[in-house]
Amino acid sequence: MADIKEPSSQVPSLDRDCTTLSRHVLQQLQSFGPDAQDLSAIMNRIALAAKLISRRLSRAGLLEGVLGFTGEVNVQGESVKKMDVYANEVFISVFKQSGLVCRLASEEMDKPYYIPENCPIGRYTLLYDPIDGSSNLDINLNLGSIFAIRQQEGNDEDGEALDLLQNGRKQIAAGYVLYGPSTMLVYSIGKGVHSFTLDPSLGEFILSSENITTPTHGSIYSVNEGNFWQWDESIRDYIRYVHRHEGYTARYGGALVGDFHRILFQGGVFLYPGTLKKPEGKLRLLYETAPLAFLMEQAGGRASTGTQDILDVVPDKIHARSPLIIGSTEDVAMVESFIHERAREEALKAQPSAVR
Ligand code: AHM
Ligand code: MG
Repeated sequence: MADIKEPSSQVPSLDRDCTTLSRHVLQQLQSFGPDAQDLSAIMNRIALAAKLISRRLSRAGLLEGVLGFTGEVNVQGESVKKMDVYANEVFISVFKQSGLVCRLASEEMDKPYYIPENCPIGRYTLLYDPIDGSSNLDINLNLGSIFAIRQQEGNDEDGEALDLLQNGRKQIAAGYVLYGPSTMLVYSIGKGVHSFTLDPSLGEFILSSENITTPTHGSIYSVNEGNFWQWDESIRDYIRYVHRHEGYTARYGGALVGDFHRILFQGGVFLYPGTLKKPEGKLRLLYETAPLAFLMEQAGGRASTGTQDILDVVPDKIHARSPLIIGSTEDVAMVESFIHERAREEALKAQPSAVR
């Protein structure tokens, strides 16, 4: 029999290979108490959802009935794709019989979904966008899932979910899954931002970066410039500024998670401002902009509507939208400075000439 010469602590790569997501949550909380166990178990279930979605995406072009539209239109008025439906169901299925999550609210469901068998003890709500960047689905480009966890407040016996209409500082955890060349899961429970990469040979998410920090400035600006004609003049001012100065470069992939991921690691700014057609922008607060704002603040960056921190916005309905300016502190501040300047000019114009 071969001798075992080295204990695992002397093989650093082994320690790293064993730092799975659920173990990392427990390490972060420095506890094995019931709350820590719950959060660790929830993250483990989200990881399972990510693996199921990742598996289906990786074979989508080979299977019948995976790609394309269902023919339905969702509560947002957007055409639903088959993968949207599948991924939405995956998140529900992984939490059945878990005793963890009583209620799920997603982009694809008009109203929150209750898992009655969990509700007597499940004290959490999962908010999620099952497939973010759906326009990338049929062309095999990167996609994402976004999630946030909130404590369920009260019994919500009437099913109105009014306790969800609170600001993003009520989130106890948030994260996303990036389905790219590899599948990554990035999360925060309010103790820094950490990324994990799915090792297909193990079927586990393994720690890849701890305590990610976003640079205070970056060269990237990420925005759909096709909307230029329907932006407020202040956003056009900013875009004209970056067009006319050295040191900026554009990157836009059409899938928020991928665009955000780049900025989280490399700095810069992502914008989805209000437009003529959608004055509050396209992105939804509870399961898109607020979770990413939670991560960005944890990484030392900022997230703003232009006039308010995203995490302070209180939604008036579950599917409320918010403009988004997110990324490096200096770059977000620069976009805001153009917004403030135009607002100041407007306020001056509105004053009677005697006051001016
Ligand atoms: P989706 O969740 O329905 O896919 O919509 C959100 C997506 C984001 O991923 C992305 O940033 C944005 O919509 C792109 O919108 P546009 O095509 O208007 O640039
Ligand atoms: Mg989305």
